Amino acid sequence: MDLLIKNGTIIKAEESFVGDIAVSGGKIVCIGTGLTMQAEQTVDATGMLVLPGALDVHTHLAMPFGGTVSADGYLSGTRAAACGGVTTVFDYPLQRKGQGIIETVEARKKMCDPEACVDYAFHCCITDLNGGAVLDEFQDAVSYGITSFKCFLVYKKEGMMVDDGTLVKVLLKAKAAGAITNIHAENPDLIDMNIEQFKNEGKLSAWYHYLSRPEFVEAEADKRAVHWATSVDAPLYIVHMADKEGLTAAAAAKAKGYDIYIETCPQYLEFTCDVYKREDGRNFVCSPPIKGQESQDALWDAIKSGMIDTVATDHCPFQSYEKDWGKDDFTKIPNGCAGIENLYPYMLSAANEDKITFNRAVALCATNPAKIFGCPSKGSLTVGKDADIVIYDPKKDVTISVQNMHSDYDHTIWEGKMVHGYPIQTYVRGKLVYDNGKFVGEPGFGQYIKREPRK
Ligand code: DUC
Ligand code: ZN
Ligand code: ZN
Repeated sequence: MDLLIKNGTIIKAEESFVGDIAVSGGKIVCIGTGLTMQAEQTVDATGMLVLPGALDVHTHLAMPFGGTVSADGYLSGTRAAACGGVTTVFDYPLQRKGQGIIETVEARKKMCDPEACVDYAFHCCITDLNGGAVLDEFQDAVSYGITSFKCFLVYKKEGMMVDDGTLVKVLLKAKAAGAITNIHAENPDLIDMNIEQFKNEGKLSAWYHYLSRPEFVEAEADKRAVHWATSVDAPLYIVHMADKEGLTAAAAAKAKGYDIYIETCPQYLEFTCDVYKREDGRNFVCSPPIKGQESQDALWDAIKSGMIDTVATDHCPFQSYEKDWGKDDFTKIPNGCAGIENLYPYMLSAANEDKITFNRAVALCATNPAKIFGCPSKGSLTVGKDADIVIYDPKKDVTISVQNMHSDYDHTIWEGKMVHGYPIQTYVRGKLVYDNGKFVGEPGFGQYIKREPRK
């Protein structure tokens, strides 16, 4: 046996119990109590929680965006992931006009492979159908392990938006190929109209980022995506849900039995739009923007009820000097914030504070994303699965600061936030990659996860 973790409280989505986990060849080979086999390394986890590694299924690493490139590349982003208990990262390569899906993903895989410190997978953003050739490639992309395609209903000027006709074609083709369509839902025309008005009025502080994309701007597009997906009966995954009205519409369709999944992000659960009134408001600028208290309350209710399926980060940090481009004009602020290292500690801290159960935190951050996105070897402490394991000290309080994070960015919206309980070790396929505050993994150890098609 390579590794034996003894006497921890093992947390699964369905149950918790005190027990031991034995690991060999990167896999969980036995779970029980009083295991006595010889192991190269034995860890006493008495008083600790033993959790499956999280899957952050929404990141933008080394992403060209907003006139620059996001501040975490594949190395620093996955290094930070390891240190926050994330053992699989899903990034979003962007297919551009004239490019194929596999061509797009392979270019990113080449960048990621030598750098990845944890396992990784890709969704692919579809921005142009190339006269239909891209749709014809869906089946091959699924065979390659890409079983989710993302459409942006915004970013028109950036050439990333798809129209409704394209969206429906993607929904249908994805379903036929055994894939799911992910949606970034905001209405571009309303945003443009609001921006034009605010510019004319000289209203250019970060607060107007929020006011140009308020609740109803997201809700319209959420509802439109739900409308199309339910009309053609195709699976839909709404990324970074942030508003109550859209959430309610998606939840209603889910409750009727449609194949709809909802993701939100920690920034929408922790902050309200009031952050945009702060002196450093620009640092919180992401799209969709953080909404009002009513939306935040609705998100937490849906987290608790199970209507929200996953929590992921939309990790897309930019350096302070880049955020400063928009000091006097919110339209020049690169959109995105950091979060990859904070996801699991934040959700587990919510469990530690009895806001949700630890089982629910595990379901949201590990088990559900693995199931929705076709990763049968990930997301749960179960015999036969990869030994992606986090040992968590529920008594260790940590105050988040850019100083103790492991990314390449120079500031974080999470600065000063105290989380109750913290990961003390992370294992990827049985290999220790994070140990008590230090990254101890190896760039290039992370493997590409070829995902399974939906049944
Ligand atoms: N939103 C962001 O804030 N950043 C990256 C892409 C996105 O949709
Ligand atoms: Zn998005
Ligand atoms: Zn995103």
